[in-house]
Amino acid sequence: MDKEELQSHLQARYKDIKKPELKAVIRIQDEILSALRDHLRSVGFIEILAPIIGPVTDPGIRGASQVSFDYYGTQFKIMSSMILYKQMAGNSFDKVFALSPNIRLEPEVTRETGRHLSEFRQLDLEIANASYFDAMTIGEQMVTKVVERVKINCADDLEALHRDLKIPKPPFKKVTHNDAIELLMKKGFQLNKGEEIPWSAETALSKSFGDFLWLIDYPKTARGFYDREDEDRPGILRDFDLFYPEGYGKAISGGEREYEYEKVAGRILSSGELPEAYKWYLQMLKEGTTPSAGFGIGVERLTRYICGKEYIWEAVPFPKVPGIVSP
Ligand code: ASN
Repeated sequence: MDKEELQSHLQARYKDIKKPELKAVIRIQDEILSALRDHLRSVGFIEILAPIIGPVTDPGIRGASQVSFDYYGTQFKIMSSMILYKQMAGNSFDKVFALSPNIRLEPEVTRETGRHLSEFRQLDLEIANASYFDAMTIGEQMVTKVVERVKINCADDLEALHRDLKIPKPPFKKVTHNDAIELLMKKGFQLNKGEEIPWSAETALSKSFGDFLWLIDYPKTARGFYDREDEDRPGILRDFDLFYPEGYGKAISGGEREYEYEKVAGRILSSGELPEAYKWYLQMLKEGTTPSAGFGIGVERLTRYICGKEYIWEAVPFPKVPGIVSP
């Protein structure tokens, strides 16, 4: 569908939502949401309420724009993710999660990826005193549990969508960012080792592996200031992304957090941002913050994968697609 067709299609969402296909997707999404919450509670997490506005938000959003507005004379942001707040909560609770809307005004080219929305919901979690390997274990168990539950409780809806869903088998394979770049270059992609992997190459990676795949150890230049640099391997971050199989692309993004004031302040400066904007956050780190690790998983992407949908706007009741004006 071209832009005009998609826009008029999505303007009439009140028609789509009555169709059996979208109703099946929304029922499956309901099961996904309760499976995520049930599983996390069963392994000791508590759910906290996330803010949706604040003086500063997640800067690590890969070319998307943040939304700013006037808040009683001060510039405020709509959350692009609540990452800084879950680090704050990690000072009080060992395992927390929050499920909240995020706004990222993605460039219009991302319509072609089939997996970008400008408004999406992310389940963000954080674990105090954990390593990135601990966080990956939580992530793969969580995804596996969700798939198992949907297969049992939504068998009819999956069948109606003609989705033959395989139950993942953790532990998932881990490949370093460096090795993934070499692998993709052999496949003919022109890539740079210090950068994020382009979306088309991510899709190829997700297609070439028969199962879920962790990419670990991203270069410092590719990520936000909050992912922790490995002390023994300067320039390498203790972080990860999880990729869905079948070309569905990125599922999870996370890592260990940088929690030492001096390091974070230096990284904010070298990324060209103003430390002044992160005043409360830097003050919190200065006074001592619990080391932690965590990740975020996009709920619509998880729904898209589970339902086997080509476009992410088919996996959300009221989609906001980059560049498209819709209800
Ligand atoms: N939620 C992600 C994390 O925990 C960050 C993000 O959304 N950019 O690392």
